Amino acid sequence: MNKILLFNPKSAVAKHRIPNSILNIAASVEGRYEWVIVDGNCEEDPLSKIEEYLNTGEYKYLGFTVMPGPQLRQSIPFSKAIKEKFPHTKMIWGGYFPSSHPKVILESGYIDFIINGPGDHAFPQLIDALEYGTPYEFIKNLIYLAGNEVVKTAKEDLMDQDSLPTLPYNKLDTFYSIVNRYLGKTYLGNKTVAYHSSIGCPFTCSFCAVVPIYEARWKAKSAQTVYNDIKYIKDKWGADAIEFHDNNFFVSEKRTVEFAKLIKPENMSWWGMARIDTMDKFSDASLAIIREAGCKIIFFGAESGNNLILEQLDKGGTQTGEQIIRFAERLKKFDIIPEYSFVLGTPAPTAEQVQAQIDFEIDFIKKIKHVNPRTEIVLYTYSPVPTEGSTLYKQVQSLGFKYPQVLEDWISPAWESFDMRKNPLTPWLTPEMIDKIRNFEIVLNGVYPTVTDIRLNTLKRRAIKLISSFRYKIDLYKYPYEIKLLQRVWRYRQPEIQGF
Ligand code: B12
Ligand code: SF4
Repeated sequence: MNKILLFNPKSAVAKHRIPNSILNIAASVEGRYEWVIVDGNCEEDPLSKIEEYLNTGEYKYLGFTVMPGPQLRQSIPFSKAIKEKFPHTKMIWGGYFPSSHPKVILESGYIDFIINGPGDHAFPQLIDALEYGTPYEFIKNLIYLAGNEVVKTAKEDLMDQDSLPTLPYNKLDTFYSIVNRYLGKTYLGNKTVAYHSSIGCPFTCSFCAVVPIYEARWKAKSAQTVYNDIKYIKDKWGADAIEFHDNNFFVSEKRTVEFAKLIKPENMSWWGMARIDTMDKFSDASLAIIREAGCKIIFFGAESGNNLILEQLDKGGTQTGEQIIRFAERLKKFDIIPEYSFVLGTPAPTAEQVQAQIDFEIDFIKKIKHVNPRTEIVLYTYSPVPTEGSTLYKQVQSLGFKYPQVLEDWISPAWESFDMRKNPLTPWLTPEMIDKIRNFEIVLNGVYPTVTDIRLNTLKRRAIKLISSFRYKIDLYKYPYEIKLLQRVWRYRQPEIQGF
């Protein structure tokens, strides 16, 4: 009775991806322990499915991967119900949410351990310790409760990514058909595969959840390993496009160009996330080969056009407002679409300054659209992350912001919208300010509907643009009901909520 059940809670209503988080964990115990995967994205009633496995009496360890937001809707009630019905099981949570909020999770009483950051070594070591009754206190990347005290063990150095085992795609395919469930139609292609080629990020932006976990560290698989894996998925299941899920795929120009040269003959389209200042240093020749090799669109955290805000966000590097605009223009000649995300609603000493900053960003975004209208804009409202010691987080706490003190409160409607970076519950943002951001977003998406909405045909695009252009021209964003109605009827795609 030592089998492992790994659960990916429902994270999206459609366009499901290969559940890379738990697949990495499955790889870490492959050949050592028997494991199964339950994917909440692919099951009508995942709790019954989990209970079916547990009723065999063969499963002792449950591993849940948890992101903030919708995944909590299943993670919290399921963990509670399972622990009540099967008290002998060991419940282990991993992923960004538990690594960032361990106290409230462990104090719930129904989660036994948290893996803090990468679980590739920590998870098998923990299972071994529990299985053989040896101490777990020295295992790195672990968080547990000792009495009333939350104990965090030391962090492990990031491991050589090429030394990690290949993901057990074939076994995943026996649970859920890779081709039917996970290779979806997107703007990039008909069978898009999600691939994660590096962990962490070398930067320390103070609003980013990657920072407290990875502490400015980054490690990547080599271009050759990435190519080999993708080629395997292409040959076996016919993938024709790639979404790179790395926090920062383009850190190394050398690796990117090497990969581009390898993948070019495969005729696949691809997308990834990057920093503007990093990629602005790429040579013209590198940008050209990246595009020729199929990279059509790149996501960039632009965050703000105001250099003081970029400093407040600790964006690091050398990014400036002027560079953000210039770079959007530069990418135009390579036919690469920049997808710029902005974080609106950061704190300021007075309400007038918060408002003035929102207005500034709106103008700035319009300038970007002017120089390169194909730039995709993704708007987030600033939702604090607990980056202990950062000036921004201290400022946020001093202004009265507090996370829920009880785990179940995270699934209240208000905190769900916080997670979606839609309603930040930050005391310095008034409802009027939030409305202004949302209304501007509606009008902007009306004039420039995202290219990633593949169901929106040319006629619909023209119609909504026509209706929205007048408002956009004269800065009239209030009550954009007519645009909202069309977006609702046509089920307009919002990358900021639905993911890329
Ligand atoms: C794919 C993805 C999604 C997918 C769904 C993922 C799924 N599971 O089905 C979609 C697009 C739906 C999505 C949505 C959102 N996402 Co998301 N997502 C990602 C992304 C890009 C990749 C996740 C992944 O597969 N990583 C690859 C694996 C290998 O890495 P990993 O998850 O870190 O796993 C390692 C460890 O964490 C640990 N681990 C993880 N799980 C487990 C479980 C167990 C049992 C153990 C032992 C260990 C363990 O071990 C693993 C191997 O070392 C990450 C960023 C990133 N690069 O990780 C963001 C990320 C997790 N998402 C994030 C957010 C906020 C969201 C949203 C909630 C909000 C938003 N507006 O984007 C939305 C929610 C919308 C929705 N409808 O769900 C944030 C979380 C930030 C935070 N504050 O904690 C991240 C970090 C992006 C970011 N940089 O801001 N997301
Ligand atoms: S560059 Fe991006 S991933 Fe890296 S710390 Fe900043 S926001 Fe996070």
